Amino acid sequence: MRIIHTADWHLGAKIEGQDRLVEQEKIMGELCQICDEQDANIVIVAGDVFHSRQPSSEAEDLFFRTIERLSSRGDRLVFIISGNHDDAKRLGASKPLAEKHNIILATSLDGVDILFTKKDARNRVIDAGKGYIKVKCADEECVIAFLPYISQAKCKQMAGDANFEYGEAVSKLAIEGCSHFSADALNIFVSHLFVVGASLGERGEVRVGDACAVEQKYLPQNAHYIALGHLHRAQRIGENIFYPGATIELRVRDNPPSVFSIVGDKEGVKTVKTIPLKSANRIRAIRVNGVANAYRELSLSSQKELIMLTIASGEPLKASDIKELRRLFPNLISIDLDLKPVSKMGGANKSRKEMDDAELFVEFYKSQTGEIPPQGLVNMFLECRSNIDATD
Ligand SMILES: [Mn+2]
Repeated sequence: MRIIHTADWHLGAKIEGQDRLVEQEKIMGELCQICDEQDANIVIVAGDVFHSRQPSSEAEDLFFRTIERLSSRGDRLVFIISGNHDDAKRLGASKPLAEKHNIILATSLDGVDILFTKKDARNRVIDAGKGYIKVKCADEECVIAFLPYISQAKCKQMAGDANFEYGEAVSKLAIEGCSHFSADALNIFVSHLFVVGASLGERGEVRVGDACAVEQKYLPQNAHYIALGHLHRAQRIGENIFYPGATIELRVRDNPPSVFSIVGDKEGVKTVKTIPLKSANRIRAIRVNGVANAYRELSLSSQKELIMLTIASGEPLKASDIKELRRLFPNLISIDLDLKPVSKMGGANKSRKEMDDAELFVEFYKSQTGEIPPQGLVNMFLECRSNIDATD
């Protein structure tokens, strides 16, 4: 059978205040297309469907349209757990409706009522209980044991043990679902958590000492495939632990967002293929010396790149330059100034009369605080200043 493993959609996420829904609409469309092309029996979404616990109605609309399309008229099983960004109760609110369409919203351990699941689908739930479902795909079976994201506080409460370790509690909570793994099925464990050994950044940084980090020994040892969400960088840890990464870039990454396409049966996983999401924009950080170079570099950028620009300069940026750069390059999402030391500043020897608004503001700020103001503050000042001009 074929499974698509994705996670961390973060629908409704913004970057530097800019909406990404148009891009996310394309990405979700591409995901649906990939599932069709791969002829997937099951799609697993390992948490963080939404970016916010109170998603906008537009983000929810995109979610509902996407899962409806993913389910391929209720024939493909869509299995979703909640992540730390989701409001589990809210995500699960449409459960009774979703189950009839072969979409499982596993937002708590006792999630699925077998009475209501779709019986006539090619890929259908044939058994379910606390923390697991069993799926029949033609003449093959797949057991999915799951643990939606659980906060440390909730974990403590549910584990009912004062001297608990987060990983230990995760293991206890997962054990019942995993006890349904079968020799006649492909056995998958789905959760949304941080596993020790995973890397957060591009340089392979590993977070240590986090109370919510789960040691690998606490994950079920008898799963063929462990489908996780939470980390936005796609990676494989050890033999069978996989993070597909986020479907959208929220910061600079080495590799484009992607999903995993898995082929397996009761013997285990045969192949795991990475399929890139081509419609996802890439975020690129550009650093230039002087504003003139910013124009040149940006004109070489593609519209599918979101640019975070840093300008190294001896003087503050002019409001007119910021405005012009933003007008010419809509893919420019942020401008930062790396101001060189005061002694080298071109404007340092100017008299007040020769200074423009930005320079005056910098001088004033320095006189009050002894520091150079961040460019964001200068921009804000210039914006207020121009608003005053406009109302004059
Ligand atoms: Mn996430």
